[in-house]
Amino acid sequence: MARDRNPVNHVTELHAQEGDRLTTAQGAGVDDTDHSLTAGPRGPVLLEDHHLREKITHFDHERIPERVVHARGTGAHGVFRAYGNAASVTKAAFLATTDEETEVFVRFSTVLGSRGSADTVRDVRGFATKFHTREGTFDLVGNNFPVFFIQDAVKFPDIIHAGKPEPDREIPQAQTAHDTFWDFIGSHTESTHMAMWAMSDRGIPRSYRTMEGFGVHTFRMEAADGTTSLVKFHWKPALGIHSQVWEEAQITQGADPDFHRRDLYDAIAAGAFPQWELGLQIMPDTVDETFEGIDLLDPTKIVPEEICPVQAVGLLTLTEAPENFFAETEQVAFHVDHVVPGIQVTNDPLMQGRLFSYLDTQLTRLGGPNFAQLPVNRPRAAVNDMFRDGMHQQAVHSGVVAYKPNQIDDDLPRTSPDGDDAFVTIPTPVSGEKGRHHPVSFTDHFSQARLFWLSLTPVEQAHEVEAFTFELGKCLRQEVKEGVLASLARVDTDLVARVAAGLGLPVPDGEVPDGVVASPALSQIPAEPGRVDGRVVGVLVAEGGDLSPVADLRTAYADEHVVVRVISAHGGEVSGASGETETVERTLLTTRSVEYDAVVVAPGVIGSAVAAEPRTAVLLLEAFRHGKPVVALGDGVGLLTSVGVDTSAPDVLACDSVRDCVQPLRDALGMHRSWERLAMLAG
Ligand code: HDD
Repeated sequence: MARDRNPVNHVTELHAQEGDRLTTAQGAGVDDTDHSLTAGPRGPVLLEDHHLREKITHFDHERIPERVVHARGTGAHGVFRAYGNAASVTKAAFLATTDEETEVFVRFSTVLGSRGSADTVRDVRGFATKFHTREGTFDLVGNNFPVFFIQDAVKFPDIIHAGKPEPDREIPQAQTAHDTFWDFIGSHTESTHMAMWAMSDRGIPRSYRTMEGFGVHTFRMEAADGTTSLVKFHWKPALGIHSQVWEEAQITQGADPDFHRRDLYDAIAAGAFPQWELGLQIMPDTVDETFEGIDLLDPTKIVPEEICPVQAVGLLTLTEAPENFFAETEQVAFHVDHVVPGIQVTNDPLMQGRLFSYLDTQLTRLGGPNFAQLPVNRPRAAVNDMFRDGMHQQAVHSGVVAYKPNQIDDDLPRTSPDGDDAFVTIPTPVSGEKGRHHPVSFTDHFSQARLFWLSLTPVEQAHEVEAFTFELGKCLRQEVKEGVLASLARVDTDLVARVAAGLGLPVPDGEVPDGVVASPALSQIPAEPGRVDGRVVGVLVAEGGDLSPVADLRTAYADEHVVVRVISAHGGEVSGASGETETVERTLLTTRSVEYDAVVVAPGVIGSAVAAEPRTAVLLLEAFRHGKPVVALGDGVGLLTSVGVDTSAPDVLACDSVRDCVQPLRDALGMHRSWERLAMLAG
């Protein structure tokens, strides 16, 4: 007879903080946690003090190894709801049906820096999503770029060793601006396309909320009727794609190293829940696995949206910050091979290597094979895996049978050979000679790098040139710079000439690919103003000045959850001319322009202590230089002029009242930056 089974007791809750008294780990009450047990008031500490030894021992073992890559990150809980239109390509219920909401956990990260490194470094960003579906866990372990540096996973340790701090002195931290990284890029022409993305504004996002995400590899999807398609995943942010400018990113590293983390939590707290649409590029599943001449197994290639549009299939909304960073964000474990029926992997050699690496790395990082039992990782689908024991086993398995086939338990648990509710590998044919191959279709390393360059607007191209010049300018070895210039010469003659000029090096010759067509979808400058939810507007106010703009702006942008922050010369309260008061949230000492998407000068600041403080000029000039809307209300325009802000420049708004500036400011914020001003400043 089969017994009532609860083989993996995933529902047992571990109550970490029960009751209101302090106890030992064994639950005995503690009389005093501030003084060790000693022989006499000034005598030696006694070995007998169990509480002291247990407290320190546990503390000594609090850290786990940080992730070997993507160590610095932050996460949030949320929900995913499909639109239902993906049913034509996949039978995965969480994508195919509209009637269920799937719980998700998303972790964003940088790649190279250590756990304590700054958020706003120039780097790729991880965008990993765990979908707790009722058919099992699906992990979409992607990045904010749609391509990767290498085509074969065997080279992953090489690129990471080259990018991480150089091993002799362990510098520089969390950045690619050093010899070993660019030595790798110069000697691997396949990396050129990804390097173009990394040196673009995409490498320095304004917020995790304003990044796109990509599954990078091509996946194979299977519909309920058995038809298959080749598919690429995209995340499209509701707020559009918005980046910092380089000087701003550098200042932020010092002013607020937790900038992206704070931004995510603050937006959620303000009710501006971050959202992304999940999109699919759906391509026919052909024998050669190519589309319009693009090898879909090559992870250094995109499929331009103009030739295969992204179809929106669902909405992700992040609604809740984790309650405990370690338990959730640090212990979450993603794996590319966590797929559900309806979604399968392909022969992309980079993807195949990843299938090995993720489980392997968790064994070290999370200390054994039972990490799926940690609350953040626990599947919401019923688990009956017949795995037993191991380090950190939480489940109390019952019964005697942990093998198949068996007679004692009626041969339970059952397998599903017909695939009704099981993951069954699609029988794709494989042939060819065993060997270490270099596929011919993987050898074009420059046409898509050129495509990317040609798709940028002039101001974005100027940022790209500046980034290459900065990074190579930090390299010490001449041959490293020359190696990269040789690759850039095969991307675009203007690009290489401008970078070489900045480095003071000769321009190498190179053959540029012919007939490359731009993909306008790759530019991140919006055609028209987008949503401004959760944007941060700083308002400079002075003692005895007009404070009414603070409340007026809050009211005007309440529906968009725009955060209006009061900045003044001192902390505490500030009193206005009519006796009204506001709480000062930032002083000129504690703030920096990088905290704001726009800065407003209230009437009455000119001639005040705020105007006399030199940091006011720094704040306003930085906001101006970084292309942010700068607003002067009433006599505030005089302050702008006195600190040297060009009040005739684009998106410097002088208004008599808040009412006059609400819409122009919303429009300017919705464009992310004053692109016209940035172009003007770039000359
Ligand atoms: Fe990876 C972590 C994304 C290639 C090996 N990877 C990791 C994370 C993301 C990615 C977002 C962090 C997950 C988290 O937040 O916990 N990785 C990618 C993408 C790749 C990629 C988009 C290429 C398309 N990765 C890649 C290769 C290998 C790895 C080729 C190894 C062969 N990645 C790992 C890892 C990590 C990891 C060592 C470190 C921590 C972890 O897995 O859980 O296994």
